[in-house]
Amino acid sequence: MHELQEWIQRQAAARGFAEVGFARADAVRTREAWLAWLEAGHHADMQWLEKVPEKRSDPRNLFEGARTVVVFGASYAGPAEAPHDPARGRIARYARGRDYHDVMFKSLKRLKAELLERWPEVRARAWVDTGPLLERYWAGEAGIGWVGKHGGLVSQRHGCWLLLGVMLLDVALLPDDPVADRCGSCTRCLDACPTDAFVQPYVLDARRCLSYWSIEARGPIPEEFRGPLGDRVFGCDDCYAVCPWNRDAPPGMKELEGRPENEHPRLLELLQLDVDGFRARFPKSPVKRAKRAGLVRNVAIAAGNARLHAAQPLLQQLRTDTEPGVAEAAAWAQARIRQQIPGEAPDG
Ligand code: B12
Ligand code: SF4
Ligand code: SF4
Repeated sequence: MHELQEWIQRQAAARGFAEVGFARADAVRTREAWLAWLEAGHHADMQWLEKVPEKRSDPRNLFEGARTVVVFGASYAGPAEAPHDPARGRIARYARGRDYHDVMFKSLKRLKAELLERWPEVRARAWVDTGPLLERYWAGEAGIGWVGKHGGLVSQRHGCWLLLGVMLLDVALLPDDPVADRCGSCTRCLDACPTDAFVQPYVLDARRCLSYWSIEARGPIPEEFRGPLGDRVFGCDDCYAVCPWNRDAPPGMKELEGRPENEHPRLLELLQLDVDGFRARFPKSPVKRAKRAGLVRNVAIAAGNARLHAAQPLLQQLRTDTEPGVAEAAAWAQARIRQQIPGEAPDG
């Protein structure tokens, strides 16, 4: 094996990455499936996914001379979920701690700098999430795991609590063997989805996905998805969480551990956040992606779903909020709280 390859493997482990794998930089074999996905509009309004298709479907067009795709997986496996509490919301597991983009990118940047010091003739470039690369596909090609029926990468050892980063190199290294799909007859992830967002196994329609609505979408969330949003205030873990391959996952990277205050945040606290308060409450956090408007919109809906009577005064104030989707969500939540559910005692 190439000395450089062994060095990368050692460095990845030393820096806390759970997985590292190598693939030949070639044209994406599932290009047609990906183009059909876009063609069908399954990417909702994430138009940036349509950009630079020639780069996304072949890393050699993204990085001239690319020969090897190195994929790094950082685990964020952690303790079991706290029991549901109607006065509190749920943030997706990956977003409870520091932003993985920063953590992983900083680590890959340092690794790259050392690599270039030792092998100055090599060219390298790294991305975490934001590059035009199909990261799950490359993780599959690099033998880190397989693409499961929920569309996520599943590692036999770490399950699907893995975040991915990619480095392209202009050196040909030994490719790892892809891993066989071990989903078998299991359909837990497809069955667990609260909004039936899977058109078929492996194919997600983001227009029906709560992760899309609660993180990416600006403005009002369609009525049909507000009830299913439940207590989620940022992202959705349901399809990943039920995967049986998570069961024996060892604890994740220290730097990606969730902050206690994000484990199960109080809805009343989050409803009060203004723009500055939001920035101070979620420093260096993936939650910033939704901006204050997206988060408070989601929290209002969660308060409505929980019939949280104590939220009524704050919701009343939010009815004059000028940020996208907030006033509309507050009005919806107030009406929802007023609805009596037979046999259910109001809380709050
Ligand atoms: C856009 C995006 C989203 C969108 C759309 C999701 C989607 N399914 O594409 C939304 C906002 C909904 C989303 C949600 C989530 N996301 Co996201 N997302 C991305 C992003 C930025 C681009 C994905 C993309 O290009 N999609 C287009 C589709 C069609 O491409 P693809 O998923 O790569 O699929 C190809 C391969 O799977 C391949 N393939 C391989 N084998 C097989 C087998 C068959 C049969 C088929 C048909 C295809 C196939 O073919 C497909 C087409 O070429 C990636 C980062 C990146 N640059 O890749 C993160 C990424 C996929 N997201 C991630 C995460 C963690 C999530 C969430 C869990 C977050 C949360 N808790 O809320 C959810 C999970 C939802 C889900 N079940 O997919 C991680 C996934 C890690 C992992 N273990 O797989 C990534 C890789 C970010 C990262 N750097 O770690 N996400
Ligand atoms: S993230 Fe949630 S809504 Fe989206 S596909 Fe998975 S279970 Fe369904
Ligand atoms: S839950 Fe089952 S079907 Fe879904 S990815 Fe995991 S093993 Fe595959």
